[in-house]
Amino acid sequence: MRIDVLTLFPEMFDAPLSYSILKRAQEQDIVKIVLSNIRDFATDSYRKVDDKPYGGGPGMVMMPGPVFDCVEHVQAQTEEPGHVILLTPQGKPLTQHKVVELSQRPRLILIAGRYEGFDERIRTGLNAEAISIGDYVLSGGELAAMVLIDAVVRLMPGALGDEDSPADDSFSDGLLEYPQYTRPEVFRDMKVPDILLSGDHGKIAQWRKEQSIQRTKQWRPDVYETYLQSQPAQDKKKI
Ligand code: 6GU
Repeated sequence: MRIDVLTLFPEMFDAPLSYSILKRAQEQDIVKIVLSNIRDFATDSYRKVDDKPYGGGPGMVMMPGPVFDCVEHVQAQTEEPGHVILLTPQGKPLTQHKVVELSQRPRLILIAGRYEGFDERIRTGLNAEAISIGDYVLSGGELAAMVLIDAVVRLMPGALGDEDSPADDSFSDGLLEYPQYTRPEVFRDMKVPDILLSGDHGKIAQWRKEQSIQRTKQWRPDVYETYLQSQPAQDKKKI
């Protein structure tokens, strides 16, 4: 996969892309991440990329010109057209379902904005999908783009070590993950549940499923409702 990131602050991406899974995935050519500075596509001598909103109001708005030129510049670099994503708090929420869908595309182009927002013609004219990472406001789309990249790249074949499987992730079966324990067996008077020491793999699997269901019900009633809807009628009575 190729991921282009269009931003006013390409240096913000250096550290997150230089460690662990994202670093390894790039070294192994599982993903190629290309950073472009939108300001390089400004056309005036001040390198201006934002302007006052028509109709008045606070803050500045990202101008369409430099963003269009930057997208067209990177689109021309490969035959494969990229799926354009606009990171904005007004976008559709990023879910694990959406992450799986994006991980199957050959090329993504992420636009991270600053200021109060984007000229609407950036979204409509570039046929961009607007995505948000949650119901809170960040000072720019860069951190959101990094979150999206991390979530997508770890699903690409070969990105995780053999023993780590995305199938065990929270949300992948519609439930939060069960509690995990490692050594020591007793830590500051807190004991590992006996069942995990029993060696009975059937019982352990059943206990983990129950724990997943319980904590989803308690901590994420919204996720639990969706899980229930997805279950066949005869299973719902057991829960
Ligand atoms: Cl994608 N951008 C910004 N600026 N804030 C956000 C966001 C994105 N997602 C949640 N908050």
